[in-house]
Amino acid sequence: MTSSTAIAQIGVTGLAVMGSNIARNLARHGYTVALHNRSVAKTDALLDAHGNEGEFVRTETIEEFIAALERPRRVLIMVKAGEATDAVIEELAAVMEPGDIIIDGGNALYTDTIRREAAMKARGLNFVGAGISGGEEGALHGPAIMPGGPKESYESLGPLLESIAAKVDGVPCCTHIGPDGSGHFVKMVHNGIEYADMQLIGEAYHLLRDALGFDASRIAEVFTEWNSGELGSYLVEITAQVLGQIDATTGKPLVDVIVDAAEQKGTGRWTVKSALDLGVPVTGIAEAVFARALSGSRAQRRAAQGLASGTLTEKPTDTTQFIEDVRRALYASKIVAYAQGFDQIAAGGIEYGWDLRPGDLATIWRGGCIIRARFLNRIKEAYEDNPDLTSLIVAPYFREAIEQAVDSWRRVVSTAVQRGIPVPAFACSLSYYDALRARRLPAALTQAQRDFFGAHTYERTDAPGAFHTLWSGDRSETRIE
Ligand code: NBP
Repeated sequence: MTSSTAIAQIGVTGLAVMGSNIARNLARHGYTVALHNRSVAKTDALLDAHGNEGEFVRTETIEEFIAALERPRRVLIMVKAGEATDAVIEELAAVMEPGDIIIDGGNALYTDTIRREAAMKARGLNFVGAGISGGEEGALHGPAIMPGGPKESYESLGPLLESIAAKVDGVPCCTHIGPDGSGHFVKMVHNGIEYADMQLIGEAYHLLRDALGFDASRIAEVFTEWNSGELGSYLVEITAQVLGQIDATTGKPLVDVIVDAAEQKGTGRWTVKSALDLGVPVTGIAEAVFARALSGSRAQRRAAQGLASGTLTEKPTDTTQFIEDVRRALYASKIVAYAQGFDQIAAGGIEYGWDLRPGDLATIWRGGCIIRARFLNRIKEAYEDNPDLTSLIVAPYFREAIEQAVDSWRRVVSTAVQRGIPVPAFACSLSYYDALRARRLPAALTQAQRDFFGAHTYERTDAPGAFHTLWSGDRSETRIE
């Protein structure tokens, strides 16, 4: 611990679980870190428990905190997203000087970051909205960091953030994403993909449990095995660990005594709202968000208990084949979920004029973050081969992976339907795939219907322009433009 002169390379304000672990990570990498928290007790708790891990500067007031920082001052805000972040930004901006850098490492909504960046720029301050993923462990040992904001601030900030980020093959899981809200935008989509990935894993578990009658420990073994192959990922790995956990009170698998109502903090919902505005079909993410909402609809679920299932088929006879089918269906559905997320990132980049590089995102998501997975290397390679890839599913590797999985995928969705097991994300991902590859969609009929009741016009396959049929007249067709 050191006295309060301008010696700290960075300050962290907001010392709850994430902020204190990032402050420790910075100190462990040799930076002198000024510490600040609204209630001083958290600052002291951090210093008591970990003050010997590096050089920290204890401060109580914002003025002391700012005075402790070298120029240009760099302050990382790690407080609750929303109003608390606005309040802290305002307090800091009042005492900071032109050229100083404010970094918001919280889970801000990207449109808030766009607003905040503009407001700070007008006051001569650099504002960096940085998405940080990896939870508390990642914050301490190396998260994935997605900083947006002015390029110039990354020159000063980049080396520092890259040093504390996770590394894969020596490459830091941190890169400058783009202007203003871009960092928080891609972090939001990252979280949306995380929702889809978790839902798909949940559906695979549900199928093994209810179609095959496996208990949690048997399913844990299956996930452990899957983790050693192309599905290898943090989420699959922790799934195996969770399923293997025994409840100390009852002696049952812990998962069997946890209430089956999933909660959400909002980033999945934000992703879907943004996708609706951008017109991007992120069906896997949307189904995942709705599946959590459905699980929490306790009154409706109680009321529906005992409703007719219709005639259900027997359980699959070839257990080994079914497990392999589920593995392949999971992989194919996962490819679709990531493809949809990357489509949303591309659309957001166009909408907001950000030059987003999907290959860079795949690179920095290989480590540190919750969706880190072996196959992100494949995504990275796909965008290296073709930076203008129309969709991940048409990249040669993924095209082939789906080709190998598609029969299994269909069998799994059919079995789920015939056994009355809900698989919204598996099924919607397969439908998305079938819709994309279809030669003709029923959208032609939709267009005709819209023209019928609203004279909305349609295009023809054989001539340019917009057309309208006089539906309530003689049904002749006119060309509008
Ligand atoms: P929380 O989101 O629980 O926030 C607690 C912190 O916010 C405390 O330091 C608290 O100060 C401070 N705070 C609040 Br609440 N209102 C304040 C105000 N009006 N003025 C000043 N400070 C205020 O902490 P967290 O879970 O560590 O997360 C920090 C940020 O990181 C959040 O934006 C979160 O969304 C994001 N994030 C979290 C995770 C994760 O895994 N938890 C992962 C990635 C990102 P006090 O001690 O005085 O009450």
